Parts: sequence; C-alpha cells; structure tokens
Amino acid sequence: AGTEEEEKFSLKEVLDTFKLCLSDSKEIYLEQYVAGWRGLVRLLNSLGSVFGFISSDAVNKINILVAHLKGENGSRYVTVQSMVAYELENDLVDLSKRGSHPESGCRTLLRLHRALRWLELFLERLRTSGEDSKTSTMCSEAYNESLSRHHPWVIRKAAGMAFCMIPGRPAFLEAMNVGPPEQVVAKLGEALPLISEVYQITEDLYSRHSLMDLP
Ligand code: 1PZ
Repeated sequence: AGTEEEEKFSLKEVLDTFKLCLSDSKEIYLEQYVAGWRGLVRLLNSLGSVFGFISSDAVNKINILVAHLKGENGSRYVTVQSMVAYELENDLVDLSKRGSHPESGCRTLLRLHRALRWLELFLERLRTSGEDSKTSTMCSEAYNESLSRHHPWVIRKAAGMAFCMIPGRPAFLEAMNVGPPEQVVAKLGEALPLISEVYQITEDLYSRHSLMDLP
C-alpha cells in the first residue's frame, strides 16, 4: 500500500477494475472489488485532507479483506460468494451481536457494500445534474437515502460537515481525470450500470443468507 493511495485517480481505471470484478457466472472477484475501492480512495484523497477520516475507515476495511485474501485460507476468499460460503460454514461470522469475529470478511465487506450504494446514488445524480447543481446537495441526498440509516448520530454529523467541503461540480468532474465534462458524463454512463450490477449481486447474495444486519 503506502504510496499506492497517492497515485492519481482515474475514473477509467476504476471502471476497468469493476468490469474485471465479474466472472462469467457473475461471481465477484474479491481482489478486483478491493482494487476498485483502492481507486475510489485515491479519488477521495485527491479531494482534500478533510475526507481523511472517511478514507482511513475505507482503507482499514480494504486492508482487512486483503489480509483474508493473503491469509492461509486465501483460496476461500477468491470470490465474494466463496467467502460467504466459507465463513458461514465455519462459523466465522458474528451474526447477531459482536463477538469473536469482529473482522469477518462478511461484515467488513457489508460496510463497503453499503457505501457502494451511496456512490451509485451520488454518481447518478452527478451524471444527470445541470451545470449549476451543487455537489454537496447531491452528496447528502444520496447519503440520506442510503448509508445514513446505518450510522450513529456522531458519524452522520461528521459526514454532513465533510459534504460541505466537497468541491463544486466543475472541480469534481475535473478530479475524475477523464477530460471535458461531457466525456466524464459519458464515462459515468458506462460505469454506473457496472457498479449497480456488482451492488445488486452482492445485495441478493447477502439477503439470501440473511446477512444484511451483521453487527
Ligand atoms: C466526497 C465525499 C465523500 C463522502 C463519502 C460518503 C460516506 C460518508 C461516510 C462517513 C464514514 C465515516 C467514517 C467511519 C464510519 C464507520 O463507522 C462505518 C461503519 O463501520 P464499522 O464502525 O461498523 O466498522 N464505515 C462505513 O460506513 C464505511 C464508509 C466507507 C466510505 C467510503 C466512501 C468512499 C467514497 C469515494 C468516492 C468519492
């Protein structure tokens, strides 16, 4: 890790990793999923240090998943589907209250998965927004419709303050490193269906196994 997070963000790269995420049978490769998140963390870091508390939580979760992938049972973590099966079969998940598995792959990925829904809602707003729309409004609307219900009051407050510091639409589109606004909007149009698909597959998997409320 280290310097990796400081490399420049490119939306194209994130799009590519989310593309590589899905196997032919629609399984999600954990390594690519995590790589997609690394890219998003780079974007967040490039927006300013006030988002540090958000990106460090994301990095923390990325690192937990990487440790599982590189651990002795790494072969069971190749896809999100195999991870869920492995951890459930071996009682490696705290299902109803926090216990001896605070860093299970299942609960860790669930946090990122919920944030992916925020991202989907936010980017869709950004894609369809007019020139003088406010990114901070898009951000907080997307948040209120998704992640906020999983966060306690203090985190919601902190997130709300961070949203006020987010760059305006032109600077935000610029930070995507794609080119002029029309091209960013086109790239977003390509990226969003992929992000939605990855989100939906995870959502179905988690709800099938009643994992939506992991502590
Ligand atoms: C440009 C502005 C970006 C706003 C990102 C929107 C999300 C705000 C989330 C605020 C999270 C604050 C820090 C940590 C919270 C954790 O308590 C929770 C639950 O984890 P637990 O405590 O149960 O272990 N963590 C999360 O919900 C994961 C948050 C990851 C957010 C990554 C956003 C990346 C967005 C990049 C794209 C610009």
